[in-house]
Amino acid sequence: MNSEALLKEMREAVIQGNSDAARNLAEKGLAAGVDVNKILDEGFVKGIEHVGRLWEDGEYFLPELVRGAEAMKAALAVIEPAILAGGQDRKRLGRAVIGTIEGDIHDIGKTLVAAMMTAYGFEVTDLGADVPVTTFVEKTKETGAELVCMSALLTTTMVGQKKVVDLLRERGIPAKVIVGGAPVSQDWADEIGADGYGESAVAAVEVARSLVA
Ligand code: B12
Repeated sequence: MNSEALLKEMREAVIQGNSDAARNLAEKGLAAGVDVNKILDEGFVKGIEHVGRLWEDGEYFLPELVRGAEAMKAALAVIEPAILAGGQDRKRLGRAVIGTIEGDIHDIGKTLVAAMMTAYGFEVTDLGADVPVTTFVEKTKETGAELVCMSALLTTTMVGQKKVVDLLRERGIPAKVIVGGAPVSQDWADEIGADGYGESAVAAVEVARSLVA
């Protein structure tokens, strides 16, 4: 099977919510030497975006959304080690804590950002999803992280990012803050006093690098 056909099947596996197929196709893609970024951006991520659109259009309901996300995560479990192994300059660039803000359980994008940052030489503490504001601040202090990276996928949880920025500043913790997630923008980052915004995992690495440079 050529790589275009593989990528199409990857998208389909997520749209159909077929975790076994997603896992197998991720393995096949890596074995065939298809670039990891291509597997993600043109394969699985396109699939989950399509699921999101079907959900918005009322064609998919929550069970289909969940199955799509599960298939995406099954693929990610195969791909993550490949991202980590492909790390370029492995010299330590800095320490970061990352998580999805409280009230928000979306963790696919956050996990991608964490993997990409680790691959590029950051020491990343992944706090998971639904992370309380105080946990972000305490873990930043505890690990001495230079960067705090926060994901939010819901317009209702974005405000938690502001609470973290405010609490960090209030406690005099000098870490730089990077925000991201589908509803987040550079304008929002500016508004809440974050130091950076990234629209993708690749952008996240670029912003992180520039902030610790
Ligand atoms: C998969 C999914 C789910 C899965 C999540 C599974 C999981 N473990 O993550 C499940 C089914 C559980 C789910 C649940 C819900 N979801 Co949902 N979900 C999605 C969906 C389809 C895709 C999200 C995704 O994974 N995208 C793929 C990843 C790779 O993209 P990403 O997250 O945007 O991340 C990239 C960038 O944003 C960036 N990035 C991300 N984080 C960070 C962080 C930093 C620091 C940086 C720099 C960059 C960065 O880099 C990433 C990689 O390139 C979106 C639709 C959409 N278009 O986003 C809806 C969506 C986010 N969900 C939505 C909703 C409403 C819900 C529910 C409330 C539904 C319900 N009624 O119960 C619940 C929320 C539960 C909760 N409390 O959190 C809405 C949000 C609407 C809004 N504006 O607030 C969306 C937009 C769908 C829609 N159009 O209505 N969801």
